[in-house]
Amino acid sequence: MADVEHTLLLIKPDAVRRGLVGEILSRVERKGLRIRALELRTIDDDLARRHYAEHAAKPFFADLVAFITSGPLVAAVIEGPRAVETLRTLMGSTDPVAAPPGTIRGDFGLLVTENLVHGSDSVTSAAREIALFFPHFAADA
Ligand code: IDP
Repeated sequence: MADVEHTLLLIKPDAVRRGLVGEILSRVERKGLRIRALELRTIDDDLARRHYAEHAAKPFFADLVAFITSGPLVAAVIEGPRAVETLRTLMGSTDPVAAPPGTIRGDFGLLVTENLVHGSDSVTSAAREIALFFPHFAADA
């Protein structure tokens, strides 16, 4: 398959609490992307800070870490042609109010912190984030 990429999807604690895991995974699969790894877990403060390291200096960082560690999330490695950009398109923009209907955030979200999903923003970020959440993941396995 041409241009196959891997990306990290997080279904954040708000979406798990609201029972949207199946809906979100279904959208990803219906698009034609493939789930290559999947785990439900509550992450600790250390992993949250490393995952969101680029935002460490932002005023919302403490709230972001508190939220992402507030309950179980679903982490997944997603595979497909241009998977990074494809997943970001399915998600919609960071602020759910600006995300168009038809996207996950546009259909289900209202708040910028509780915005349901995370998707890596580049192939480089994806490799870093997949290694954090799935240290034993092997793309060729
Ligand atoms: P992304 O998740 O769409 O890639 P980023 O800019 O990487 O967006 O921000 C990471 C996460 O930080 C967002 O998903 C959101 O939950 C949170 N966030 C971003 N900007 C703000 C803000 O201005 N206030 C509160 N939370 C924010």
